Amino acid sequence: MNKLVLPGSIWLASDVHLGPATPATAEAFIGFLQAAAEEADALLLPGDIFDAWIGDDVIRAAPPWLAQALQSLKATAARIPVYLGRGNRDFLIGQELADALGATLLPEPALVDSDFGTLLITHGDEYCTDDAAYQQFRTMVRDPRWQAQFLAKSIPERLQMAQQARGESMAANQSKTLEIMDVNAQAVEAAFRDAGVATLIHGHTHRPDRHVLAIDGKKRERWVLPDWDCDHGASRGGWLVIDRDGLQFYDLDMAA
Ligand code: LP5
Ligand code: MN
Repeated sequence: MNKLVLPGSIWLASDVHLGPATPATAEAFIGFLQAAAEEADALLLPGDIFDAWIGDDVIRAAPPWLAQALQSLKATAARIPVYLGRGNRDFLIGQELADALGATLLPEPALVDSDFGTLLITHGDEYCTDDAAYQQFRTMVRDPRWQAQFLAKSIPERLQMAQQARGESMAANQSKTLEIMDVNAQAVEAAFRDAGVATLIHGHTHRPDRHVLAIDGKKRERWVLPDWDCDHGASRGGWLVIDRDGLQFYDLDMAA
């Protein structure tokens, strides 16, 4: 696994789920991007920044909500390195988007050499191995041949498929236990062993927390990034800052 060497203050956020119906979340995220440009030395966005990404070609005629988000991401990437990761909703983001923003695609998973040590950073959906139906879906949509066939369809057709997939997913989730939709302990242990790191950071589960584990008699930490939603009742959202002093969660009302 190749390593990103990122000295200084690294900011991380995921699961913002930006879409046409998230104006308040977008406003909060744009404020976060401006703060990151001012205060961070690098910004990592490990997945699901967008609620449903159907292909980079959408940026060629971006609707206003997307144009605004892209403009803010581009402005931040002009000031600090920005790394775009892929989640289970925006696994189709690619080089065209990264180039348009002046950003870099985050390797999956990413090993980051920080001032606090080496970190393993990923979206985290790959660890939900108890969810066989999801892993089957993930294998399909991560297949380059499937992606080529999907991206060859018209944007209206892809939008329709995405909407259908969202509906099927929400319906399927109704009958799943919380455990099935969380990371599997053995998958997480294997990730720590494979990477040989002490700190794993991921999103996806929408269960922000710091978990201290003992793996092979060694202390390990798993940090889960918060999801964002400022458009449905009480606002939530936040990020993680890593510097030589360690890791620190920040949430939106701390920034207000
Ligand atoms: O996303 P969320 O939070 O609801 O649940 C996820 C898992 N589901 C997914 C599926 C995505 O939501 C689908 C939308 C992606 C949009 C952009 C991609 C472009 C369109 C792709 C068209 C195929 O990620 C869910 C997990 C949950 O996280 C917790 O981890 O449980 O997994 C499932 O629910 C898997 C189920 O088997 C549902 C799969 C739905 C997709 C069906 C594909 C057929 C679409 C046919 C279109 C003609
Ligand atoms: Mn996700």
